[in-house]
Amino acid sequence: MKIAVLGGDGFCGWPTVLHLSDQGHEIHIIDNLSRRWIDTELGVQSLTPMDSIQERCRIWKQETGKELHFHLLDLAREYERLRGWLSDHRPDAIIHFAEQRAAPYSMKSDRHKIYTVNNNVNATHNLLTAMVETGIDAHLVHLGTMGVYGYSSVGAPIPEGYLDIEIDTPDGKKAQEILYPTRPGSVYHMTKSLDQILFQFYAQNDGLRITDLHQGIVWGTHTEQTRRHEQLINRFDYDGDYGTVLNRFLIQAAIGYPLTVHGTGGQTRAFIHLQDSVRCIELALADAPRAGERVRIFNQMTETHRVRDLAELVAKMTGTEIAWLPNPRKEAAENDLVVENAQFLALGLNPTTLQEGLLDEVVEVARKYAHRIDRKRVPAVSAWTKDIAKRVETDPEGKRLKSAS
Ligand code: NAD
Ligand code: USQ
Repeated sequence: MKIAVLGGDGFCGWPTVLHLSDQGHEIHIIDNLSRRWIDTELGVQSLTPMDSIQERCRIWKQETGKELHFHLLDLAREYERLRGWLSDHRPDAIIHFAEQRAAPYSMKSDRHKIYTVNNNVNATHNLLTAMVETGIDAHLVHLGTMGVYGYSSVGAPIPEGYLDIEIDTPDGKKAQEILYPTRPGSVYHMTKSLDQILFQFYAQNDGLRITDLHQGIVWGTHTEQTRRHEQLINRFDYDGDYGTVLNRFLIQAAIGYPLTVHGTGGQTRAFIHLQDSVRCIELALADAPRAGERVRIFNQMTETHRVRDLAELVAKMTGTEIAWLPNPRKEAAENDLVVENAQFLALGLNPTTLQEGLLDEVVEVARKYAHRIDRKRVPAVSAWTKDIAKRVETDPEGKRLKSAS
């Protein structure tokens, strides 16, 4: 297949590009490299030394003989170019990773909220309308998030996208199928909830074939293909905005930084290893809906864990202390989470769990590149409200000079 990977320079996008190229697909990466600019804005860098996208593509060609095509394009702001590109290239499938994906970044200030909404909603809508306008029949696979639901399972598993309900009418009860209700906990998660409605409309109105993958937190760094050459290494975020919880605990352990648990650590979240994430995308691509079908929605996760259990596991494994910090986010202090993921298991996913020794691999990578870590960038300081901002802990290591009086 000819596949366009939008956001193919990112943490999930790059390993997906390599995985699908390895399987013989013709891959076109479309990315505006905004994530690299955000690193510059925040004064951070990936833990791992990433080469330019052009250099990454050159090394892949050298190692495998397979060509990767890179196109610098902003999906949210260059609609005409996007439409022209789709019309010229007519891909069979499009994988859409290209959004601002950090909840803390989306809550930093009014400017960051506006950027996240403009970027994510326009990128998705521009893509959908360009697909209709060019008349291409590509299968669109979008990366959504488990967080659209707000992590509460009300005692029953979160279903894969849809809920059967009954409505009282004057003629008695009528059955209806609705999108499972959203309850996003950040501006970023809100944009993914908006995406869902855009998909529902374009599938219904124009017969677009769409799969929305509601993914949990991705952990790990290597996949089979990124291991093949040092310069194919994946991005690895550790900072307080883009680093995600388990990967952060693992790098903190590697540099002897106290594990930064927010609140009681009673938050339960869904997780998936990076290798399984790329495999799920392969499985979803092979199982495209037909025109006129409703949007196909998968819960892309393999296990759930409580944050404090993860911290205790990493602490025990590495002897690192835990720092119990005031929570910079507005979120439930404790929650249970049960998630349905039968569809991917039925398609043949064989989950990689935390037990399988891959935690050590991340600690090893972090130790190797520890000299690249700026400890000042580790604390999560983006607060969800002005009140919460007053109690954010900016110095979890307790290294700041204290008053002597
Ligand atoms: P990332 O920030 O590493 O990658 C996103 C890529 O998209 C970047 O290369 C960026 O430059 C590009 N991009 C952003 N806006 C663009 C635009 N307007 N035009 C062109 N390119 C643009 O993020 P990631 O971790 O790889 O996540 C990819 C997708 O998967 C996101 O949509 C995210 O919401 C979703 N997801 C990620 C995780 C996770 O744990 N990382 C979990 C669940 C879902
Ligand atoms: N947390 C800590 N300590 C930390 C970092 C986070 O206790 O140092 C806590 C947070 O308060 C939160 C939980 O860990 O309760 C998860 O935070 P996270 O940053 O790992 O994940 P999140 O903000 O939800 O976002 C990440 C990705 C996002 C994706 C989402 C999937 O950045 O793109 O959509 O995971 S999900 O969580 O299922 O919504």
